[in-house]
Amino acid sequence: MKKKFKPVKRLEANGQIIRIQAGEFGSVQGPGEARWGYLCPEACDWDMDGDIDIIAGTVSGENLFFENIGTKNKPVLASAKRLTIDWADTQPVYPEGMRYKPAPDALITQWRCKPVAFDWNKDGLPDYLTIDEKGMLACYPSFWKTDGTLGLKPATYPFTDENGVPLRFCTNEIPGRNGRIKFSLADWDNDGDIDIIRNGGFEDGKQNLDNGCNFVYLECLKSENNVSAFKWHGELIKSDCIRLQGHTDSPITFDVDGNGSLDIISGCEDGNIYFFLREWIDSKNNSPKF
Ligand SMILES: [Ca+2]
Ligand SMILES: [Ca+2]
Ligand SMILES: [Ca+2]
Ligand SMILES: [Ca+2]
Repeated sequence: MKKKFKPVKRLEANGQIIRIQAGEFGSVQGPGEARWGYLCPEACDWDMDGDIDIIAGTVSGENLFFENIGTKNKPVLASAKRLTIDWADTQPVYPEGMRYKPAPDALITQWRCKPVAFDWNKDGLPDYLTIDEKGMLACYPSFWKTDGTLGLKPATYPFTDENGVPLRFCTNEIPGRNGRIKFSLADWDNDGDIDIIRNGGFEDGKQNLDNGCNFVYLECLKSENNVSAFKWHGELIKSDCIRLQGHTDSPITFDVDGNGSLDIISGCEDGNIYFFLREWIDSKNNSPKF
């Protein structure tokens, strides 16, 4: 297997290199993180016009949409727009500890989380899946607004544990320890339903991610009326085998070697991007080979 990437090319939006920075009040951890961005992008056709756009979580908890105003093969990104919620009769909700006043109707989630675009409620429109302001895994259903763009409805919670309790991914009481959740949806066990692979953490969501825990696998046990119950399987790759920093790595599933089995690619905090072949992950005698 030989695959190579071309040299890095920085993406631009409206002709400017994309560089998100928290500024004085954008980070929950204060001005010390003024130049931090924690941009967590997901490439997907968010506006359903056939070309790939970018949606992203950020250090401030704002969620951005970079529309591709070019073509499928020659992408050109427009300036970022903040994703907003149609709160209707519900009271807007925001994370604890914010240091700035959010823009009207802005979707503010926990910081530093990567969204996934997926039509979870099966109405034909991509929904915005991410961690809500309280650290729960949430689905924000999308809808067409009268101006022809996609809007979002308030959060729903169709992901539960085995007892029907919504999944709590990051509910530490200290705001600076929250967020940083990255996850990927895939039928990991190949039984026809959608499972979750996420970055490190603990089942109750309360403990700090800064523990070195590797990727976690949540198996879908059953799915009814668009609500799925998941079983926590803990580390997919044991940290006594290879220790990745679990603080904010970002696993996605992809068949890297094209042999039909889903593998994992992840950026990690040492600045490298790693891949893990499925056969290696599954092997009982796995040993560090990297
Ligand atoms: Ca598009
Ligand atoms: Ca949908
Ligand atoms: Ca499955
Ligand atoms: Ca494979």
